[in-house]
Amino acid sequence: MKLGRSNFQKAPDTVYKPNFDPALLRPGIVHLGCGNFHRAHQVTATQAAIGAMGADGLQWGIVSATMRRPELALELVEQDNLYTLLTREPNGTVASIMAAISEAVFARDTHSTLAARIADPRTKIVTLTVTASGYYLTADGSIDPEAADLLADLTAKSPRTAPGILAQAMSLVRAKGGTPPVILCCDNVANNGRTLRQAVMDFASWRGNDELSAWIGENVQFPDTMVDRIVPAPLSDDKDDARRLLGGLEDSIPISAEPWFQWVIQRFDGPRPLWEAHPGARFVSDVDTFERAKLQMLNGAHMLLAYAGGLAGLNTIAEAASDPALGPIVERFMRREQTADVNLPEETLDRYAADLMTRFRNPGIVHEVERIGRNGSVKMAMRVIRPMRANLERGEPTPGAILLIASWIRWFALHEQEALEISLTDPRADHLRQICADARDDHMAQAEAFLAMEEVFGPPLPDHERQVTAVAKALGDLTRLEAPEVLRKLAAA
Ligand code: CS2
Repeated sequence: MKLGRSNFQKAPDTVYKPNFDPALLRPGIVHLGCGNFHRAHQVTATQAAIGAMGADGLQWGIVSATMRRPELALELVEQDNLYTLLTREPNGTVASIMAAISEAVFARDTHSTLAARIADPRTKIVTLTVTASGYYLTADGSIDPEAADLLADLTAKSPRTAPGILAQAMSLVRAKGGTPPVILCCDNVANNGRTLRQAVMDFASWRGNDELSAWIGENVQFPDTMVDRIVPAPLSDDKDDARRLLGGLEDSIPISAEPWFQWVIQRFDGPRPLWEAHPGARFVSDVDTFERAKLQMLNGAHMLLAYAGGLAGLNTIAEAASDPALGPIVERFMRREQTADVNLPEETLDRYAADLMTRFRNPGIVHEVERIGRNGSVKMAMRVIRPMRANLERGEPTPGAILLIASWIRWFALHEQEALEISLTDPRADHLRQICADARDDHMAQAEAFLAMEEVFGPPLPDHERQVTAVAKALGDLTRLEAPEVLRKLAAA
């Protein structure tokens, strides 16, 4: 029997279940980007909040829009929007039935109405997880004037990008004279609230509506947030595990996640769910330090594990972090390079770094390096170059960042030669492959051309030529030698 509202209570007592009736939820949140991360993160905290608020909580149902996966919206609808979250603890798996989504939609089916849903006075909050690439940003955090999707949205009646949808929705709110919802970016983007605010304002101006842009700036709250939970793509065992733990109920869309959960939200005005009912959620006045620590130490280290690990034939983050050479290299990178400008006590940083290595090595989480390696050109600036620049300005060495950049370039060089088994997804992939084709075997030219891309790396690095030479040398090593050998040598250095 398929999991649904009529039967979820029959799941065994060992399964966590919502303590409210999901049929009574009313929509209070519209979410853009109903992916795995959203289903394991904001839905979890919102469910805790609803459960803690009694009848009041029922106004916080989530209308969750998938941007790219119409089949997921259909599958959710078939299960009355319920699904299983499998928390992969080191010593076993815990199942929870998630029920805070009150309606699942496919954004493109509803584009004409999605902006209207956001502008509906019942919608008090809009959350977003469209990934860093869903904002079309360049290295300085502004929207890319050459991004084709954004350009298409400029003239579209029903925009498809997040900045486009939000600008249209805000124009509707303004026309009605209503109170705009609070817009909460939950993606791994530096200063994510402020950045999204500027993106939506710029988009409105591009459409020729400077007044709307100014109105958004004055009237709409875009708090910053830091989100953290490692959520792999659904695992092959998920469905069997869900059926077993749910006592035979079938779930076609379960998800797995690690136990760790963090959501740090900048305080804002207006009604909201009691998210802090979830022990990992909290409201603060300034998110910057949390965000910097997380983006640099977790997400930056993820990139090194993915790019160098991928070259060494390691398929998952757990394998890469457990590798006797790469593991220590990443630990050093995280602790010595990626803490630049993270204003936290040394012991806190030590503990965070140690926790991260344990999380990376969680054997229950099969996180493919291919996935983490996606969209590097969008992630590079804030996760890697920001701390690298700070280190270089202080005369500190940056061997981890050099290895990371060289490994990333090597992915494109190998892909261009059809010699990379990992598939490669990046909005700038064609251009990056072309650089490698034009400068075949010339590592200096490849390094120079990559690092010259200001939209990816920002302005020239301190002592730029020296950094180019260092990247070219690492590229040479990675070409001449087997990657595991390069890593062994670096680990021993
Ligand atoms: C990862 C993140 O894909 C990536 O870029 O680094 O999705 C990471 O797993 C999460 O940010 C963890 O909170």
